[in-house]
Order: sequence, then structure tokens, then C-alpha cells
Amino acid sequence: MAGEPEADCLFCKIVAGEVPATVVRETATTVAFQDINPQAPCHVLIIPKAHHRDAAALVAADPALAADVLREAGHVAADQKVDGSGYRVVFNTGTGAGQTVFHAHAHVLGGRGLEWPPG
Ligand code: IU
Repeated sequence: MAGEPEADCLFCKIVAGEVPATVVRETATTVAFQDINPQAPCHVLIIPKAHHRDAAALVAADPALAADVLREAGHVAADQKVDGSGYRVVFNTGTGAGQTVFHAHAHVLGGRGLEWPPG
């Protein structure tokens, strides 16, 4: 069922505390943690605690929760001090776009120049 934890989902295990992560922020509905393979000086992932496979499924099932994730992106950027220089919020959606973990997550990237278009 949408939103229920999935047994083999890595990010559900992080939410449950079964897999360690360097958590930088947590709310009632979201967790933000350092990406284990950072692509920029600031690379934080924000996930909804509820399981949704990608950003499209998340916003379709629970728009308020999607807004929680986006709101947290701004807080993370401020906490990580990249809000002044600029930062990028990315939802890779689908394998063709590079999504590898199928629990919706926002990447917050900053702290270096970010090229456009992205690779
Ligand atoms: P993607 O958009 O699905 O490709 O992003 C998944 C991210 O999850 C990717 O940047 C990984 O480095 C990151 N990650 C992590 O932080 N901890 C993990 O245990 C695993 C992946 I597996």
C-alpha cells in the first residue's frame, strides 16, 4: 500500500534506524542525511519517511508530504550554508534519469559551481 514501509528498501531501513546514516535534519515526516557518495561539498538527501517509489508517486499520493520534502530542501541549504551561493534540488525519476534507489528522495547539491545542462 502507498506509504507503507517496504521490507527491502534501503531508505525505509534508514528511517527505521536499521541502516546507519549521517542524519543532518529530521522532522515528523522527513529525514535528511549525507549522501554516502557525495558529488559536491554539500550533498544531502531528503526523504519522506513514508515509502513512495519516486517523486511523481509521492506528489500523486500525498502532495503535502512532497511539500514537506521541498521545504526541507531550503532548510538544509541554509544549514549547510549554500543558500547564498546557490544550490540545486534534484529528483532523479526513473532509471533513465539515474534513479537507483526507489524510495523518493531529493538531492540537495551545492558548495561548488554546478553546470547546466546537467550530465
Ligand atoms: P539516485 O537519484 O537514486 O541515484 O540517488 C541515490 C543516492 O543514494 C545516491 O546518490 C547514493 O550515493 C545514495 N546512497 C546513500 O546515500 N546511501 C546508501 O546506502 C546508498 C545510496 I546504496
